[in-house]
Amino acid sequence: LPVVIYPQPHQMVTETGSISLEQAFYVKPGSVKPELQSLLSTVLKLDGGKNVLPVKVQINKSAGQRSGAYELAINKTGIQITAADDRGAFYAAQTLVQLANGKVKLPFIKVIDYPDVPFRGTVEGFYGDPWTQQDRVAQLRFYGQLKLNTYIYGPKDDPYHSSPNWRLHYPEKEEADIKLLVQEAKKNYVDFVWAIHPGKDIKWNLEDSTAVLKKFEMMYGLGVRSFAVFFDDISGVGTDAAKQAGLLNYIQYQFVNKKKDVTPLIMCPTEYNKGWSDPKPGTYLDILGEKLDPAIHIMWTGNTVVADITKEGLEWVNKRIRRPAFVWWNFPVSDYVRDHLLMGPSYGIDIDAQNEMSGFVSNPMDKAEPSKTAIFGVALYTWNMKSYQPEQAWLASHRYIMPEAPEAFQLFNAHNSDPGPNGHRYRRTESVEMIPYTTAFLKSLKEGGYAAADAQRLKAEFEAMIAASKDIPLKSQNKRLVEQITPWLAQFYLLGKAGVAVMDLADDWNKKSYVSAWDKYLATERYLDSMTELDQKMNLNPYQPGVKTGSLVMLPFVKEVLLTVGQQMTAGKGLAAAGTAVQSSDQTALYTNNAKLKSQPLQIGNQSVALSPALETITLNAGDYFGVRLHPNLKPKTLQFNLESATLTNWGGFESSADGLNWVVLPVEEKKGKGLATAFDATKDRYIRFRNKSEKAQNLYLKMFKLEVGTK
Ligand code: LOG
Repeated sequence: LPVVIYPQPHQMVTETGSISLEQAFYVKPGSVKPELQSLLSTVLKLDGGKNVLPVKVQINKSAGQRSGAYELAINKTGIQITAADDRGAFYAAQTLVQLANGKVKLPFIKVIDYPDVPFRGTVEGFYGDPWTQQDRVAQLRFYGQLKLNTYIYGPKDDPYHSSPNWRLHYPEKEEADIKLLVQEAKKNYVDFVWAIHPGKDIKWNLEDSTAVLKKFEMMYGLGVRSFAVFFDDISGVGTDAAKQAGLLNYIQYQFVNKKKDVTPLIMCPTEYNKGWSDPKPGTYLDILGEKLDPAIHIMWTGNTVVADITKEGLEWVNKRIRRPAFVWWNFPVSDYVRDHLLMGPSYGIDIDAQNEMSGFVSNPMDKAEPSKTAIFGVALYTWNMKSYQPEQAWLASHRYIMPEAPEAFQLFNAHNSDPGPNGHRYRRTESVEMIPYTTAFLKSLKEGGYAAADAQRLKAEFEAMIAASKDIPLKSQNKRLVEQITPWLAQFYLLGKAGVAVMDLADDWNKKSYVSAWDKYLATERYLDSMTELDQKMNLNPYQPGVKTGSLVMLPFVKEVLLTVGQQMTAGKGLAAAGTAVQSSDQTALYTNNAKLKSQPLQIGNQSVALSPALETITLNAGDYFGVRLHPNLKPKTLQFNLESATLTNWGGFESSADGLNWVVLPVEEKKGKGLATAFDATKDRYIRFRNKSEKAQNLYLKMFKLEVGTK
């Protein structure tokens, strides 16, 4: 089997031979950092014993080598690691861990490896609920494993990051949390970059410049050694390029240069994408390019806010800012489409752009664990750009992130990737594998037949959706991930059910099993209604409330099949016209506001619609009503009723309406609660009901409420 390491090393040669992992190894005490020692001990027996093989680690920075570069050799003399720095040695050990994990022996191998992009990782830069402490710890470990070295902390909704509290120090609890995060980041060789977002209310005076320095000093006190200043999404005086450059330079001279152990400053400009930037020479971006100290990085989201990253696009901005841009990639962030998950591949990032960027960070979803799918891709891309294949990386991510149920996770992700229509006009592919089948099936269905193979494949997919929605929570060890996608899993289950029902509907209709087809028609409608209900009940944020799944291909497909077969059913014979409703709102339905009658079934025949009789007494509160709403193609003819109440017409009355809003009294012939009504406006009346018009609750029996109908 070929050896696979994520991200793919630049050079890796396996040789014949291997070392058993039963073999004991020896690390000279004090020769490696404790993080390295503990990482090695997760896969190697470092307890000494007989016939030990040495693990030799050398830090040896040669000219031009990047932080994180390393060489790893495994051969009969033991394990040798040579690295540019401690981070490089740590990465060598991460490669070793992947070589050893789940195996019984280590292959003889020689790896020469280094990152393509100097700064790689994420920017927690979205609006909405910031990640939790546990989420962040888990992310930092994930980054360490995948050789990502940068985590920029900048959640828009942290008041101490942005206005007005950016001047204040964090409350004690938050301080303690940040301290711990910084330590966790260090253990994983990730730069914890603390960002400030002061531009909304900053005054360009010494007092506020000092306030920024003071805040940085506080963060330095918590262990932070990397800093950023964001000027995105602001207006007013804060947007002045020369003033921004002035502040950054001031920080560079008064803070970074003095501290010596702080990494290069990063700034996010106000004009952070081409679409929002003044193209005139000598304006904002040129001013930054000219005035900002060359040691400071400038972030860039691409041609628009949410955009692909291209070599040409970066060349355009780099000329103006006079340095390679530090890419802020707005994927898989979902703060502008909060009812969707963005679980698809990380694509649209140019593999020829390596020399045009100094850094590349992904802005993720507020859901940390599900964001790992996209971040995995970013790790592979930024480490070894030429070898990056989005689809392959995406497939590998499922196994890496959810080894207990990779197929289920992949299926879920395949149908949860497009953000839907949005203000940024950013779209993603979705349900790619299914598109040939949905297209072919629908086309032939409309022409009156379809290929059984297409139908089988589609039904299998819907069945797999049902199974995946159960498998993921059942099998995955990642409880946090499951928790964060739970509403979407529930919706995914319903979509699977609706899909199976609609495929059965098509099949029954095809086989002329009309009765069964009608059942399937109703079942599909029920599942779709449940989806609507769930969408209205869960994830009720004030921005994009609700829960969307399969919204690009699979859900529209289900609706289209339902509509198409529904129309064929209406046109056909042998079915109750009442049952051929096409849309939910057109559907013949029970019409009541009474709790007890809410689930009373309707009996729909060829020429009648009736409420299923009830055995027990029905209490109608003042104003309560029950009756039916008819499909628009139907007209009411005669209502037969038996409500077994001697005083019925003293307190109640029959009414009809065209729209459910404006009612007219329906004259009846009645005796002891039993009788007939015939005076309908057959062209208009769609609603027929009986209502308690009195001030108090009344009792009756629902022995019969049956409406004879005809077609219009
Ligand atoms: C914000 C960011 C937000 C993202 C996507 C930048 C530099 N700033 O439009 O906080 O998460 O777009 O909605 C942004 O991208 N503004």
